[in-house]
Amino acid sequence: MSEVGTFTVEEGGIGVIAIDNPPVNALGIKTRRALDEGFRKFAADDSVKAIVLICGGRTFFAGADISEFGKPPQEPGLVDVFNIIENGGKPVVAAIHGTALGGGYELALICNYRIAVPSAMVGLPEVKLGLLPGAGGTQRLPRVVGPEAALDIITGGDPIPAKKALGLGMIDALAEEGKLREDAIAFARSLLAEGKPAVRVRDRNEKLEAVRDRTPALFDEYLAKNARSFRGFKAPHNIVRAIQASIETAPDFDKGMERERELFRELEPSIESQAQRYYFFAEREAAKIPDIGKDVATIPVKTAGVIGAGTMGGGITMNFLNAGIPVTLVEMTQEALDRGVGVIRRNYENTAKKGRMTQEQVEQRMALITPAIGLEALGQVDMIVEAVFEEIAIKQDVFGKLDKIAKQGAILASNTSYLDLDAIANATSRPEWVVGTHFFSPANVMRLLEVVRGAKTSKEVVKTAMEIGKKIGKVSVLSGNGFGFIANRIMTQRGKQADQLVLEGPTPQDIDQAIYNYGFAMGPFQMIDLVGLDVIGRGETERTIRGDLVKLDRLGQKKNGGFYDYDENRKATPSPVAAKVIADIAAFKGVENKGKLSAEDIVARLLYPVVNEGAKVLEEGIASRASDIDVAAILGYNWPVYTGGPMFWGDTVGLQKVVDGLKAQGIEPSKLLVEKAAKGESFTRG
Ligand code: 3H9
Repeated sequence: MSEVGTFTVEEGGIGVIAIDNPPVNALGIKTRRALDEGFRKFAADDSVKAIVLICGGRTFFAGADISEFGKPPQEPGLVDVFNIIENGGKPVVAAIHGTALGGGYELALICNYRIAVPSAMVGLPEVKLGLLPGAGGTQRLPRVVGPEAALDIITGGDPIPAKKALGLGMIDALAEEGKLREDAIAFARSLLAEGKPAVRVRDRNEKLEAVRDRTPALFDEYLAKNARSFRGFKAPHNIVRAIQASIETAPDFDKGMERERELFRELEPSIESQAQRYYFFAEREAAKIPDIGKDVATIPVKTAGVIGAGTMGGGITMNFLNAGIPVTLVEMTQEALDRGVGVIRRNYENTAKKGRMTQEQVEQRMALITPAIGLEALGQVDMIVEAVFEEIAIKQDVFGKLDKIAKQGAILASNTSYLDLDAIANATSRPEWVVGTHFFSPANVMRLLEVVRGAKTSKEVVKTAMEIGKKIGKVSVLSGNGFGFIANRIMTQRGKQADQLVLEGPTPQDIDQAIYNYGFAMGPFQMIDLVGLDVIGRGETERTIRGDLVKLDRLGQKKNGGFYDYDENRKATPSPVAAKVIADIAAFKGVENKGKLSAEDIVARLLYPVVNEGAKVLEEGIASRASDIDVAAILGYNWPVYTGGPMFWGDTVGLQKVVDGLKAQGIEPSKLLVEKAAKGESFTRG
C-alpha cells in the first residue's frame, strides 16, 4: 500500500490497483508514485494474470496536475509511468467512473481495455488549457476512433458521455452503475478465459492507414474550415499537426510521440496556455468568498419567480427551467406575458430542431412555467428575480410591493445592471434578503452571473445566490455595490475611449479591426450597429456622434445603417455619411485630427483604461480579487480567454507600461496600479 494507492489480488489472479487521491485523482507526483509502485509490484507477481485500474472518490483520474505545469519535473514523470503500464505484458483494464479527462483518459488509452459506468464521461480537454494531450493522446486516440473523429474530439475538448464513447470506440464496454469494480474484475477474468491478447493501442494502425492517401490535405482543410473558431488560439493548430503526425510517422509510434512532445513543448510556456491555465483556477476561485465559510447555511430554493417576460426576464426564466426549477413568470399585461412565453417556447423549439433536445424535453420545460399577471402571484416562491425596466424609481416601486407580497424567507433579487442595489433594498423592510443577480444578455447563453452584495445583504443570501448561479449553469462572481458593478463598469471604458479616438483620426473600421484582431468577436462600433444606436446610450448629455446618427434615423443594422452602411445581406462597408458626422462632431468639439494609429496603439488606447478601471474596482473592494475581474470580462464580454482577461493581460504587458500609456492619454492611473507598477508587482502572477 502506498499513500494514495491500494493493491489487492482478487480471485482468478486479477490484481486491482485502486488510487484515491482527492479531490479528483489528478496525476500529480503522489498519484504517479502510487501507480509506479502498484504496476511494478504486479509485474513482478506471478500470481497476477491481469490488472484492473480503478479510482476511489468522485472520479477516475481528472488529468495531469495542472498546478505542476511550468514547475521543475518530479520523477517519475507521467510518460515513465505510462511506459511501465503499457509494457507490463499483462492485460490491463481501466475501470472508469466520473470523468476520465486529459492525462486521465490518456492513461485509460495506455491500458489494453476500457470499461465505464454509463454516467462516466471521457475526453481530452487540454485544448481548453491551451495545451495538447501530451501523454500520447494525439497518437493513440486516432488509432482508436480514426483521425477524423479524433480531430473533432481533441480540438473541441468536450467530455463525451460513456454511451457515445462506446459507439466511437473510446471505451470497450459498459459496466452497471454502482458495480464498476465487480464488472471490471469480471471483464478481466473473461479476457483471461477467452485468451484475449493484451493488444496495445500503439500497435493498432488500421484506422491511420485508412486516411494515409488523404494526408496532409485532410489536415490543411480541417484548419481552413475551422479558422474562425480557432482564431487566436495556438493549441488547435498544434493538435491538428500532432494528429497528422500520427499517420505520417506510423507505424513508428515513438516517432509520433516525439512530434507530439515537440508540439506540446511549444504550447506549454506560451502566454496563451499560461492565460488559459490561470483562467481554469480563476473560475474556481471565484466561488470562494473570503468571509463566507462552510459554517454559513444556504437557503433552499425550490421555486422561483421572475418579474418581466422581456428578453432578459425570458432568458433568466430559461436558466431556472433548464435546472428543473419551476418559475412563476409575471408580467403586467396578458399580451406581454403571451409574447414572452411564446419566445421561450420558440427558443426551445429551435434547439430541438437542431437536435440538441427532444420535443418531450421542450414540453417538460414549458410545463415548469406558471404564467401570471401581477406581482401577487409571487407570494409563495423561494426566490424572486426582478427584470423590469432599468430605472431606479420603477425598481423601488416593485421592491416596495414585493415586500408586502413575498413570503418571509424569500430571496428578493434584482437584475439591475448599473443601479444602486442599496437604494433598491431600502425600499423594503428586509434589505438583508435583497441581493443583485446581474445576468448578461442573452441571459440563457452568457455564463456570467454577477452576484451583488448590498450593505445589508445577509451572508446566507449571498451564499445562496452564488450557489444558485452554479446550479443554473453560470459562473458566479461576487461584486460589491457600485455603479455598473464589475464587467459593465470596466468595459464602459472601452466604449468611451473608442468614441473619443474616432474623433482623432482612426476610422470606426480601424478601431473595430484592431479590437477584432486582439481577439474580440467584434469591435465597439460593429457592436453598437448590431445592438442598435437607439438602444445603447452612454448617458451623454452633450452632442455625440451616436446622437447625431440617431437624428438621421441611422439606427444600425436594423435601420439605414449606423457607423457602417449595410447591403441586403448585412455586409458592412465604410459609411460616407457616418464619416461626415464624425468629422462634424470633431470640428464642433475642436478635436484635432492626429492621423492614423497602429493597431497596437489603438488596443492600448482602448484597453489600458479597462485595466485601470479594473484596478479601481479592486482598490474600492468592489471585486474581491483581480482574477474575479478577469472571469467577469471573459464570461460577460467574451474578452479573449487566451489573453487571460484584462488584469492578467495588463500584467503581461507590464504595469509600468500601462501606467505610462494612461498618462500619455491624459488619464489618471489608479493608485493601486501606480503602486504595483512602482514595486514591480503584478495583479495576477505570484
Ligand atoms: C493534462 O492532462 C495534460 C496531459 O495531456 C499530460 C501532458 C504531459 N489538476 O472543477 P472542480 C481541482 S491537462 C489540478 O471544482 P467538479 C480544482 O482546482 C489536464 N487540480 O470539481 C478544484 O480545486 P479546489 C486535463 C485540479 O466536480 C478541485 O480539483 N484535465 C485538476 O466541478 C475540484 O474541481 C482537465 O482539464 C487538475 N487536473 O469537476 C480536467 N482538476 O477545490 C480539469 C481539478 O481547491 N478538471 N482540480 O478549488 C475538470 O474539468 C473538473 O475539475 C472535473 C471535476 C470535471 C474533473
